[in-house]
Amino acid sequence: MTELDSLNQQFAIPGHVDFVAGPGGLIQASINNGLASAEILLQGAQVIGWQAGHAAPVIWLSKGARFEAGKAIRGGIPICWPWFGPHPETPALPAHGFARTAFWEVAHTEAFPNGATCIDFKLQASASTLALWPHEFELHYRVTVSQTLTLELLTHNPGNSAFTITEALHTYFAVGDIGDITIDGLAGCAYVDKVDQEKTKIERGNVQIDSETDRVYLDTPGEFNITDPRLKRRIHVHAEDSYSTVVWNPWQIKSEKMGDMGQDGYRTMVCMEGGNAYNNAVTVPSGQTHRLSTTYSIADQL
Ligand code: TA6
Repeated sequence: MTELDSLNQQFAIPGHVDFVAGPGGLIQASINNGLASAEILLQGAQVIGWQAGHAAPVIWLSKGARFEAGKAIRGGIPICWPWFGPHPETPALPAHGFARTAFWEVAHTEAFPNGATCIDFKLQASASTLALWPHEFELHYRVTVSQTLTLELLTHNPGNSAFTITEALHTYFAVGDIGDITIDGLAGCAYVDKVDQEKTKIERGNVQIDSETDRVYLDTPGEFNITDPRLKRRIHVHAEDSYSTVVWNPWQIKSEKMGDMGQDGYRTMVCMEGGNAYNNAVTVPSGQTHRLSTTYSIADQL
C-alpha cells in the first residue's frame, strides 16, 4: 500500500478531503466541500491555495515556486517556527525555523454539519529537529476550510523546562495590484522597519506600499483589512494570541534576486503575517500550550 493509499484509507472524506500527489510529487491534501477549495502540502503543513466559492483565489502562490522535498516554497502560508526570520544566534540555521520544511503527519480530518472541513497536522521533536533546536515539543496545526479559512497553531511544551519561541503564519495574499491596496488596523502601532536599519517607527494611518516594505508591527490588535479595489474585495484578518503583524513586499529588485517570485510576481502579492516576534516572543512553560490563531474572510463587491 502506498503512502497516498494509506492516507486516503485513514483520513479521506468523500465530498470533503482526499490526498493526491501535488506539485513536485509532494503529498497534498485537497479539500473541496462545496463552500470552498484548499490545497495543503504535508511538507510544512503548508496551505498553498484557498478559494472561497467562485471568488478569485485569496492565497498567492508564486509562478516561480520550486517544489522540492525539504526546501521552502514561495507562497501560500509557510509556518515560521520555532524562530521567525534568521536564527538569533546562528544565522547559518534555516531562516524562519524548520517547521515549514519538515514532513508533518496527518492526525485527523472532519466534516462539520455547516459544511466546513478541518484537517489536523502534527509535528514532534526528532533527532533532526533536536540538532537544530534542543527542546522536546509537540506542534498541532488545524486548518478549517469554508467561506472562511481558520488556522490554529498550538505549541505544546512536554519538557521539564520552559522554552521561548518566535513564530508567524507567513501568509501570502493575492491582490490585484500591490500599488492599489490599503491595509488598515495598524494605525498607532510601533513597527521595526527592516528596510531602514531596523529603526522603530510609529504607523500613522493606513498602510500603502510603493517600494520594498518589510515591517514587523508590535503589540498589534487583532482586526485588519486588506482593501483591494482592483479585485473589488476586502480581505478581513482576525488574529488571536498574535501580537506581531508582519507586512512584507520585496518589490522588484529583491524579487529578481530571490529568483522564485515569478515575472513581476511582487505586483500581485502582499504578505500579512500574524505571529509573535521581537519583543512579542512567547515563553511556553513546561507542560503548557501556547495557541496562535487567525481567520481570513472575504467581503466582495466593494
Ligand atoms: O516576513 C518577511 C520576511 O522575514 C522577509 O524579511 C523575507 O526574508 C521574507 O520573510 C521571506 O523569507 P524567505 O526565507 O521565505 O525567503
